[in-house]
Amino acid sequence: MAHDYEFLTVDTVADHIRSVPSLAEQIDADNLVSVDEIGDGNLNLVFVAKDAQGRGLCLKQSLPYVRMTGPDWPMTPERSRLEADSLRHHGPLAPGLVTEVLHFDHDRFIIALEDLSDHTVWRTALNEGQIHDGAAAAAGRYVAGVAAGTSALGLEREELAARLADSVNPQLCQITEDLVFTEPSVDAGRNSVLPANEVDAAELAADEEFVAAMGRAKWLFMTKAEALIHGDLHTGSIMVRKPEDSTECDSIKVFDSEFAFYGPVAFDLGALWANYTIAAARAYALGEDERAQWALGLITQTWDAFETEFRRRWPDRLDKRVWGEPFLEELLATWQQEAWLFAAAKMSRRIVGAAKTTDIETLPEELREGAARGVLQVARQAVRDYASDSAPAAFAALAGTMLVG
Ligand code: SR1
Ligand code: MG
Repeated sequence: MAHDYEFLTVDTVADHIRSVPSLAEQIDADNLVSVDEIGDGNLNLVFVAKDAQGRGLCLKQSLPYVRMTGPDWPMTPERSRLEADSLRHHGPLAPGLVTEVLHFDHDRFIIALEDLSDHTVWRTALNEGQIHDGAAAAAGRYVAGVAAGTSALGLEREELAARLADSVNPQLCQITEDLVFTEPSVDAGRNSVLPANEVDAAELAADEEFVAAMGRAKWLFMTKAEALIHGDLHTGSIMVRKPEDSTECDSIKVFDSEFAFYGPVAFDLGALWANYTIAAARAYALGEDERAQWALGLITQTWDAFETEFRRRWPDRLDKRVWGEPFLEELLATWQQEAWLFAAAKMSRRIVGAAKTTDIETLPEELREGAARGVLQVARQAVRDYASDSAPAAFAALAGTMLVG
């Protein structure tokens, strides 16, 4: 499908603001003091504009292809509609934790978002050695709010069906199906590792138990339409803020939910666990063992907050006739197990696959080798251990053991 629309540039941001009355009220488009393109993700253009009164606005535009590779990899810009809709649905379910959508231009696939320039991308903060206490728990509460509020627990049948139909997102889902579940073990020509890690990548691909587990995880991802999940909830999809003299986070904002679709709740949890593990691998590689342990502690913080918030919302479920307390326990136990599988997929793809993480990639080369190997070993062991003890603390303990080597 051909997409013919004008791409934003720093020179046309003011025109776009002027063309939308509600945005022109937010920021003075005639007196902008700066417009910067700040997009560092794999897919989109992102601009931040500031006016002379210090007011800001963020504009995010989807291109009809993957930015990371260019026009050779076409990708529907309709993903920005999925992102705007999911942020709008998630916001009230996780008050204060979701980036506010101010406007959506469906003709040019531009989302106007609240300016979060006083926040930092969490992955960047983690790489810099910063601590944002409370962020992991907030992420868990966000996942719980979404699970309870967008599933059959929180939506009447007709509404659920309508939301599900509106959220079908096949192209973005296929990226995940290919890059996250298949390609870690079946290279489609996009994988790469350091020469020293080639043997680790080969062992991963030859690990029949791992490959079978990825098949199970991919099936769950493609069939288990539980809730309108975020779909790409890594530490680069969360903004954090704290006062300079504190480690306590005073704001966390989830963003970048263009991969949203009706999928398995545990996928978002596993994504978080995987990225905490990768942050820990970086810290261990740098000899910062205490910090690595702190990063692994985020795994239980997210789960505990998720479980607490989900239990708190359980009394509000729409149908209490058959969804009783035993089913609550069953759901939580199932999600805990599935989170292990999804975490294994998400961490292995970040090491061998096309889209890597700065946590590992910005390490000196001599440290990357061991960090990458450690992450792959956690993934391979996790798919063996999850059925016997699926407690999040057991996952963190396993990661600690395998990363230390
Ligand atoms: C082609 S897009 C590569 C990756 O970037 C996004 O953040 C998703 O994780 C996707 O898999
Ligand atoms: Mg993203």
